Amino acid sequence: MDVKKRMREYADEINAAMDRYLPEAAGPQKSVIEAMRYSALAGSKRIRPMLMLEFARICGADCEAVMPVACAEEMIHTYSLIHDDLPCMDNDDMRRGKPSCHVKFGEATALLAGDALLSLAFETALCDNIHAIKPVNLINAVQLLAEASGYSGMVGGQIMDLESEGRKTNIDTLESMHRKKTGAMIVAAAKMGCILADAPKAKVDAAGVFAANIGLAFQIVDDCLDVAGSSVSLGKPVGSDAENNKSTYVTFYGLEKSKDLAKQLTSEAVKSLSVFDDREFLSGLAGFLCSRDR
Ligand code: GRG
Repeated sequence: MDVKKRMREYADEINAAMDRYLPEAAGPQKSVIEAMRYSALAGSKRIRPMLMLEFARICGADCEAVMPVACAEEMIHTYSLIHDDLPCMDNDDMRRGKPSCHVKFGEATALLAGDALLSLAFETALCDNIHAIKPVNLINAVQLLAEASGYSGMVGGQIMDLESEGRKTNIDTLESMHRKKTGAMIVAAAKMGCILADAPKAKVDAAGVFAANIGLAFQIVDDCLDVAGSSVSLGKPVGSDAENNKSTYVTFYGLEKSKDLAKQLTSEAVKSLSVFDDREFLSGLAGFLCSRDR
């Protein structure tokens, strides 16, 4: 299978749906909507919605019915990146090769664009597909999304990250921070795809194991790219972890061992797919993410 081609097809479908679910930039809220659209339509890889749609597909769901929930997950991801780039957080001026949202629209508008995307996510998840998915599955999936994005998931990881700056940390704390900050939303996406497709618990759990492993590998690769990646491919400067004196997998293990660890986690992830019949794309996606350059 041509995994990159399939990824592009998924990304195109998700981009078109995001465009539909985002409001038109007009009226008295025009400036905040422009900022929402700028960041939400700005060249993301769309990994999280892609995972949700693929798990839903291989568990027998109609992808169109799952699309609003997949877009909801991506809206929350977009809000997290807008807020993460703010001066009070990572203070990054560039994202995906373009000025960050606050650089383009100002800090207050960027903050509100992030807030509005978080609310729009839940509005979108519950709008179109209310009849196409079993209500109990939709409720469980949306609850998982709320949990994964909140204090015990992504936000929880972000506060651990902020509070670890300039402090000595250990590898277990670093891993726990990443499992929340980036892992929770990736795990939620995979499990939600299965839940929305009414899959049995064994499949939901296997999707969770797959995503937890690729989520951690994803972060380790991110740490490696910050040391050995190209700022052109990444669309942002490299070396920011060292500049901010941050502990990363590379500072604990070195570059080569970190790359090996990411490969090991990827192979664990692929093993957990054995309960699914049609696993070619997900295996390929895991391999792609491990060897990505952006
Ligand atoms: C501000 C509440 C709040 C949370 C921020 C996710 C996050 C939490 C911060 C992102 C920090 C970061 C750059 C982590 C590295 C890994 C990562 C999540 C990269 C961005 O995800 P991609 O590569 O992004 O899937 P694209 O650009 O493809 O959408």
